Amino acid sequence: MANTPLAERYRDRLPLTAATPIVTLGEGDTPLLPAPRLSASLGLEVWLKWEGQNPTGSFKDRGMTVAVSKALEEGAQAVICASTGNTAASAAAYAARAGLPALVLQPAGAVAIGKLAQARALGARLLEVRGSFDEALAVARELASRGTHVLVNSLNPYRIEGQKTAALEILEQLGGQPHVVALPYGGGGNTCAYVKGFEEAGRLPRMLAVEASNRDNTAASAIRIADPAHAAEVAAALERSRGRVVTVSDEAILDAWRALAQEEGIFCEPASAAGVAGLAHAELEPGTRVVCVVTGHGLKDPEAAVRLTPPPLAVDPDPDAIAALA
Ligand code: AN7
Repeated sequence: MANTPLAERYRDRLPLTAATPIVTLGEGDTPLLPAPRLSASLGLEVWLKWEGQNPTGSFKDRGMTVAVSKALEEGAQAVICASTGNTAASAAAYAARAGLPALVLQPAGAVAIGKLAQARALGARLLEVRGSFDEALAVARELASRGTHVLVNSLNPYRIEGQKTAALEILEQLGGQPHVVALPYGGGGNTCAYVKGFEEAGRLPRMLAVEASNRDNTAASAIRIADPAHAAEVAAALERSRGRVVTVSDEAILDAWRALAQEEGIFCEPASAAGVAGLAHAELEPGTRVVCVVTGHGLKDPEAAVRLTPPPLAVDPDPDAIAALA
């Protein structure tokens, strides 16, 4: 049903009680789009789960609605996260919606401008940590353990619960099970969430968790995470799914990013193209039915788009001059 909060739609599969105040911005229920040109070029049946359509422009909102709702139910006074940007934007939005303060720790100089703008506009207390994402996460965990703030990184199990709903939507939208699901692998929370969702539905496809070969300095800033918090859990989950980690270069990620935009009309941020980039390296049987999870919107990182594409030409408002250039 339209406009039903994700937490209501999947209430029977989520750890909610009658007393949980649902904090929602209209998340989930995102499109599953066929990708005919990518399918033809890869010799596969490719579908795109377009998570950039969520309220703050990334999949994080699925987890954040549950995490912030539960935080409110449990009497939280504030939330905290460390983030490469999307968790921050999502935490800021859902905290504002809940009337809670959000403290956000970001690695200085490493977060895309759209995400910074979101967290600032949404009123989060934003601190730029002189250090990596992993260092910021360690500090956020320490502060959360002092009891003043609830941690809303994916180490919070409610985040995983909410994010598993994407797997349930895919099964409904496809009317069956994909053979393979490919998605970007940063900290690994989302990989764990998909596996949990598919396992609970009794239909676990092969999972491909696609990481950047240069984890600590990739152009895909969302997944610039040297030390994935969920690494052990991801390894176990991939083994159960007969899947694996696929490691791709930044060049492959950016090629996939361009192909998604220019061949399929999906403008995502660079990290979000990792799933597609991984397909070329996965040695799949022709015709394999694959869902690629496209995790965040392109407007998150407008600087990447400007850097990676040719600038527009300047021209006088003259039809002949324009026709000559068109
Ligand atoms: C667009 O926001 O880690 O493997 O702090 O923003 O669950 O970490 C973001 C990660 C993929 C990787 N795509 O997911 C953060 C953060 C996008 C992302 C990932 C992220 P995980």
